[in-house]
Amino acid sequence: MEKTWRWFGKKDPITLDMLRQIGVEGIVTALHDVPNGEIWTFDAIFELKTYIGSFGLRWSVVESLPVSESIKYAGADRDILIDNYKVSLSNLGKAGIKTVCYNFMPVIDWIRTDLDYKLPDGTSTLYFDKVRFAYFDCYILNRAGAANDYSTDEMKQVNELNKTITEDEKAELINTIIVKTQGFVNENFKGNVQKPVELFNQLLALYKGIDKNQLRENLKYFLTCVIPTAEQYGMKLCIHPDDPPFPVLGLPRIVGNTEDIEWILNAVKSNSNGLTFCAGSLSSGLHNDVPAMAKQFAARTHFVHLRSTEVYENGNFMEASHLEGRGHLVELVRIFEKEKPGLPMRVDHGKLMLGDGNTKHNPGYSFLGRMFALAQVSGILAAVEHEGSLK
Ligand code: DNO
Repeated sequence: MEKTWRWFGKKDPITLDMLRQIGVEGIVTALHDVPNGEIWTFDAIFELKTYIGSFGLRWSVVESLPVSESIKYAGADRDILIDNYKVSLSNLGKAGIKTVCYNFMPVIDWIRTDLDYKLPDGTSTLYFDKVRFAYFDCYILNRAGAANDYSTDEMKQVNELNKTITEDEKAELINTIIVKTQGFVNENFKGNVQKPVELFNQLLALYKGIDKNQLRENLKYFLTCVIPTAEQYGMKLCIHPDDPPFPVLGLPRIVGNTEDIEWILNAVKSNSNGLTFCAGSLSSGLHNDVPAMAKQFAARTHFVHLRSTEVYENGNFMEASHLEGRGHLVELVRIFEKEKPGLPMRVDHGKLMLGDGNTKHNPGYSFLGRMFALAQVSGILAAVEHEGSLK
């Protein structure tokens, strides 16, 4: 597998010079300054590609070329936005950047309730607490009918939490779920969002009446339009699974399990219509057998996110060490090395350790924690390659 790293552009305090020193081969990035829906020009792409190349690295994967919200809910301007998407794709293709990750999660991308969950060894990790999330849904968003989406026992705990939660804790929960986790990856919440809860509710309202089937149809419409452009340039689009892989906040999510992925890959039968195999997202659903899915979908996987989670009986989950948990990364590396050697992979997320907590890195994208994870995964890769050479 190719060792890649998510780099947030020239403003990222983790520089390309640092990355080449730790064994990174390929860069995963985007034109982070281009507003959502606007065209990525050939010149801007080429300039960034050349800059990356000047460090002896290559721009391997785009993550993400964002799909505008209006394409997801089929707004009036979706065709214009899809046309822009096609132009951006062809400009990437002309510049020789061929793998493009995107997601189709309505309103909200990845969800965590705690970005600094302390572990006994003094490091901390990312955590999803179902009751706190339900509290956000029922008492902060005040979504109509939200309580029906949780069990009686969960609602009991939510109501208890409501008696004790402080204003500061509420503000922190909003900051975590909306501002900190979305701000750097989700076009809806980029910049200085003044009233995050109001904005969030406005976005939710756009999906009234859109169920799973409708969202699937909207994805199929998008793919039918853009895949021919990808094919023309020999490019591979790869959809990122939903994180976590189940419906949230009354929103449909359509990339959460084997059947969903089969549906998407069959919706447009082309190798350019592929998957980002995010082991972390998939492993956080107990319904997913991650190695079995890797075997099944390896042929149409064009990019891999290696991370793992530990899921608890109550539905909470925690990001585990890259050597543990439901992601079974050793097995995944075996599968992908066999089926698709050279596939780009990045370690995803990392713990906060050894002073990482004092830096201003994007949540989940610490330097030392990720470097540690990359070292662990590099060890797995080396061992698997060695196994292969013994056969
Ligand atoms: C979070 C990431 C996601 C992912 C996008 C892909 O850390 O894994 O934001 O990059 O959803 O489009």
